[in-house]
Amino acid sequence: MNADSPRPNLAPLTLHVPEPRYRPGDEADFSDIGVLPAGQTPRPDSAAPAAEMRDMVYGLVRVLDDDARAIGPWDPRLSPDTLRKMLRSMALTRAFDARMFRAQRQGKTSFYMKSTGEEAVSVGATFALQRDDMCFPSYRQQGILIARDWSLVDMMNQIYSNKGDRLKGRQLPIMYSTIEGAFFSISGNLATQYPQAVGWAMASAAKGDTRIAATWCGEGSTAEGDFHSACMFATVYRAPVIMNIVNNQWAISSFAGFAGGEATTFAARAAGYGIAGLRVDGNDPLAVYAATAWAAERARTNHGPTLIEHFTYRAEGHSTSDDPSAYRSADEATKWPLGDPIARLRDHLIGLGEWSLEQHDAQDQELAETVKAAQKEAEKNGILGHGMHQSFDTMFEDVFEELPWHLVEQRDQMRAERAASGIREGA
Ligand SMILES: Cc1ncc(C[n+]2csc(CCOP(=O)(O)OP(=O)(O)O)c2C)c(N)n1
Ligand SMILES: [Mg+2]
Repeated sequence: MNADSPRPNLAPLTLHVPEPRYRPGDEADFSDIGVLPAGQTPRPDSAAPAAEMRDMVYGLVRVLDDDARAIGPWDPRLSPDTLRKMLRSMALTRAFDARMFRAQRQGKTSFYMKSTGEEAVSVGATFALQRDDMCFPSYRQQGILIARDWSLVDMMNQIYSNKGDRLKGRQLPIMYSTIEGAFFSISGNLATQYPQAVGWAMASAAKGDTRIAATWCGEGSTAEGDFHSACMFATVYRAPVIMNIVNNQWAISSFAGFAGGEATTFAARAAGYGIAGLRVDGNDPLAVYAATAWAAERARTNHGPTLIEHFTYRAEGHSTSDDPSAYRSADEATKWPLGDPIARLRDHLIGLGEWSLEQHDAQDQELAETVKAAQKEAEKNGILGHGMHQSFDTMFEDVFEELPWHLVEQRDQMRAERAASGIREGA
């Protein structure tokens, strides 16, 4: 009670400040998390009005059950060959992450971000999209490029900012960009890709194209204004876009509660905008595939956007600059109820009689070798911090079609100063 209050007979107002359930040293226990059994969430028609789909945002699309069998209406019935390709892309993503994380620790680059535990989110979705559908990812969907068989050497060149780097060292490592890969430039400014994706999708429709857009952001990033203005445009114009929220429970050291995760599901954002919303087991590659295929069909047949929450868990640190042991319980990842996405698909294939543990181990070995060989190749182009990989002049190029006078002046001044101090180009 506050005696200075004008109404001392009323209890003072208070704020709710979210607090994660477990901190370092605590034993995590998620047994009370309401994970619906596989096969329970219904599959509406992809043309269903959003208003008839409101329950979906509180459900959980799951195909693989606890015994790794595919069940229920969302089973995409993929061929064993496709399942094996999907498994391979996920395992390759993990192998790539492991190697590049090590490269950062060895001082070969300044920064890296792994997607461990979230490989199904990017790989599963990519398999359900067309190769030329435009992706607007966040920094944790390297699996898209890998599932599109993009060159690992090319990705590494960017990570090393070396002379093979198509972005000429102008982007933070891992912020890839490739038109040919239909992979839009990653931005460090969270959620900017959301309105860009919606705008691209609107342009595609305005031009009478058939390509759709897909975008991804973390659950923390949904607190950004950009997320909401994107939803607004998407619903008003029924833009052909798939908006993915990767709910991996953490935004660096802030848990999902700070982005509204205590109050409702992230998929429920869709209902407020009148957008079709799906909530999906993000550690189930078949569920991610099925939900994306559903949303792609909806978008391509002009029934509008879909917002998909992928319920998953960030198994490792946010980036190489992070130390999660400082803010969360060490055993959270192993206690997470949805398991590991690679192990789940592996076990599914084994259950079908289409794969074995021996084959899996052999593939892991082979993929580690593949990544190692790519790394050797990329390092021939140099590593970060070892010499100048691009000429100084390049800092003025590629923005304006014709260099404006003030930049011409600055460039000439730079050249003159470098010449005067006896520096050779490339040194
Ligand atoms: C506009 C903006 N605000 C803050 C940051 C700093 N920042 C970088 S990543 C991050 C956490 C994002 O978490 P989430 O959206 O959940 O994605 P995740 O890293 O979990 O995949 C923050 C706060 C930023 N890059 N941009
Ligand atoms: Mg997150």
